[in-house]
Amino acid sequence: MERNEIIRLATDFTNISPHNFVPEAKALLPEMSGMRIFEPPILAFGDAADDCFESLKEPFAVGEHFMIPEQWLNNAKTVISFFLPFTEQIRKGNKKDMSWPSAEWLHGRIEGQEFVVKLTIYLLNNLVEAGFDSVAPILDPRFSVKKYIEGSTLRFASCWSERHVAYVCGLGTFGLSNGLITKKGICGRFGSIITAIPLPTDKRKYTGINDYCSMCGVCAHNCPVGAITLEQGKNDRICSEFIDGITKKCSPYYGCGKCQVGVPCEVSVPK
Ligand code: B12
Ligand code: SF4
Ligand code: SF4
Repeated sequence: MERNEIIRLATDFTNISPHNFVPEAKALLPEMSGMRIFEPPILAFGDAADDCFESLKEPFAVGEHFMIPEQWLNNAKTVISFFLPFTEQIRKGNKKDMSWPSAEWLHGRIEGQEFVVKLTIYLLNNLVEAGFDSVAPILDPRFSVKKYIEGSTLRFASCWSERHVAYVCGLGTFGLSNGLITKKGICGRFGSIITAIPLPTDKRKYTGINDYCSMCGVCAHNCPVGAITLEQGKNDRICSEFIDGITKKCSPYYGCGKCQVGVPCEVSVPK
């Protein structure tokens, strides 16, 4: 299987799968019925043996619980990372009231993540049927997210951080808001697969972890609870407590994402 075939499979699935549309039975508002969630994804292919994966075990990066590709799959050769940009309807919806997540955004968070899982399973099945061992960490029982206190800071870190993986594969760099900015912007969701298929890999077109961020501070201005500052970056405690409050009111839906809309990095790398 070639790179182009994998890109074509991901693009076609995103274009035609009914899972990429909000079903009538789940629509939070009548006009949300049939709403498309994602535009076609961009993909990057990373070398599973890239030393940069090992560097994510450093305490200041992700931490020693981060599992490198070889720990997930001992014959790992390639890491496929993808970014699914949200449609204009979802992005626009979340700009109407900058203090509360819109119904469109809530669908993007919940049915959007369900679609990320469907696309991951679809690609995984195609790779396995073509004869290549493959693992999707988010579907693996070993996947976990650690929540811990470091000094006075609340930190979260998963053993497979999709943004860090996307960074290593060449999809983009971190913003002041801590979101990952790709050439299709920051507003969307990530997924990935580790596979034994050897494929030509992408070169990172950056050297620093914040290269694509202009440090304009608009995300800080947008944040309804002041979780982002130019001086200190993003505070996960403030952000997660706000999202916990939304969960209490909207469960099973939740989300926020005001730092990802109405920003110069929304759909592209800011100039
Ligand atoms: C836990 C979690 C949260 C927590 C904590 C966030 C966090 N610290 O990562 C909370 C609840 C706060 C949260 C909030 C949100 N989340 Co969240 N979350 C996750 C989750 C499950 C794990 C994140 C993780 O492992 N982080 C690891 C820690 C270490 O990350 P970090 O501290 O930010 O990393 C810094 C250091 O590593 C530092 N660094 C220091 N040295 C070095 C060296 C190197 C080499 C590198 C690379 C970095 C580095 O740079 C990084 C940036 O400052 C991921 C899904 C996943 N499996 O990855 C989604 C994920 C990060 N969330 C996502 C989203 C969209 C959101 C929300 C918008 C909620 C919503 N959907 O409405 C908000 C946005 C918050 C924000 N401004 O980023 C997306 C990100 C999309 C994007 N464009 O970046 C993800 C990837 C989900 C997905 N599948 O797409 N989230
Ligand atoms: S809004 Fe500006 S400061 Fe914030 S992440 Fe985007 S480019 Fe960086
Ligand atoms: S998700 Fe919301 S609360 Fe969290 S940093 Fe972004 S704007 Fe602030």
